[in-house]
Amino acid sequence: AKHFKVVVAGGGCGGCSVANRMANKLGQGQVCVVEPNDTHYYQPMWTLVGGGIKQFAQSGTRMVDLLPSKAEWLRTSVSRIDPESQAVTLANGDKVTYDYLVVALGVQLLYGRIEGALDALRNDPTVCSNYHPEFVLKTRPAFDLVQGGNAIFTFPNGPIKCPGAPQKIMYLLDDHLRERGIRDRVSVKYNTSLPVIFGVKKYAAALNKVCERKGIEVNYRHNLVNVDWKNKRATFEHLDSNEKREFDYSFLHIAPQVGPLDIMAGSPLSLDGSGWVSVKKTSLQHEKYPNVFALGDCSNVPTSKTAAAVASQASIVATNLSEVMAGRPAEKQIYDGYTSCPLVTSYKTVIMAEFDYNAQPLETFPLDQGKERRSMYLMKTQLLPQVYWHGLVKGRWTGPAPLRKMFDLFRRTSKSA
Ligand code: FAD
Ligand code: UQ1
Repeated sequence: AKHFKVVVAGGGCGGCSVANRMANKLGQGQVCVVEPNDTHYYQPMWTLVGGGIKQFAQSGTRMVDLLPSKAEWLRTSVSRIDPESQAVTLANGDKVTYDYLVVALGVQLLYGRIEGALDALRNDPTVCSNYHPEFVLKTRPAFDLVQGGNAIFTFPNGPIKCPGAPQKIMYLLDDHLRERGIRDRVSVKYNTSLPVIFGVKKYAAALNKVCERKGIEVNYRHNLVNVDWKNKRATFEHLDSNEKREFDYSFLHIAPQVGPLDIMAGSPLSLDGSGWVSVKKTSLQHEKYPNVFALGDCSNVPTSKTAAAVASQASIVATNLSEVMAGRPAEKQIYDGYTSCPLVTSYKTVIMAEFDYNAQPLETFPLDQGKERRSMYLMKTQLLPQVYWHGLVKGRWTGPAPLRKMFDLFRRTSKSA
């Protein structure tokens, strides 16, 4: 078996970012990345692709251009991780061994939990899903097919990535229908499993107002269980009463529940057997194996799964891992659960939600981010993609914390002056 100082499992947002940081630090041949795909997708752009603001091709780039040239890239998948023997088994059965392991395997999309969903996504041009590289291509064309009826947007009962994404695309359809002058012919419905529109009070209040103003019907505790595309009917279960409720649809956007990869089910890295990698929520070091770290969507940290969260986490993992390599404890940097969700509310505006483990706002800019803003729309559509490609995945962007601290300092000094 080949041996590396650091093996990184997964070359997505988190894996790529940490691999670049560690390869820069350790030099040639010390880091290995195991990643099967040769295209790397900037998934946050899929909301914009679905809305027709960006082309799908703009959301992907060649993996080889992002992974560190000083690292070895094994273009295959991980089939097993054994932290006791410090070995990763590859798809063909070969093994690589490591001193330190970084797990950044992301999640799988569980459309299969909804009866008929995949069938509908494959066959009905009015059923779409921004979460998937094929089904996102259907979204914008489906906008044009809407002439009346119910346009329904779902939010699953279980873990999800980017919990704002299911409603962002709804606001874009609403705007699109207004532009076409047929908004009054369509009933737009947000059927969510949650009892609230968003998990942070400040932004929930703002989003409730957006829905009121736009005349969007919000149905809480509604969980999609069946799609019958031949009859264009979606069935939801009410999570409190258990009653079934059927809706005819003319447009349906499905947000799937996500889960750990199959290879993680029963893995010793998941101490509760759920498949989520068990790490300490402040250091991101594994609960049981001190030479293992995890970041991004695959870990069990109780914060929203976003690339913005990964930006903070990547810097913390690289720093704390370096401490462990130097024989010190993994506590140089502490993760506060920072995550962010640019809530697109129209073709011109964004509410830039930023918050922490306690679901308390943790905002960067010296203005009220609970408001719909043009500036934040430009941030989401123009600036953040560049920050992602040239900053985050290259290991140069640590998230907006330094900016926030700078603005805080200005605020405090101008108050005391
Ligand atoms: P990923 O980036 O998904 O990477 C996982 C990698 O693991 C992939 O490259 C995959 O190929 C690889 N892999 C899978 N299986 C194996 C295996 N067996 N062996 C080896 N490698 C494997 N975030 C934001 O911050 N802002 C947003 O506005 C936003 N909007 C979003 C909108 C949508 C529609 C979606 C889908 C996501 C959005 N996100 C957003 C979330 C963001 O994309 C993810 O949180 C982020 O990509 C997580 O990074 P990751 O490294 O954990 O996982
Ligand atoms: C962010 O840092 C980031 O990484 C590049 C994103 O990726 C998509 C984001 O969506 C957001 C919102 C952030 C946070 C940055 C700022 C300036 C709020």
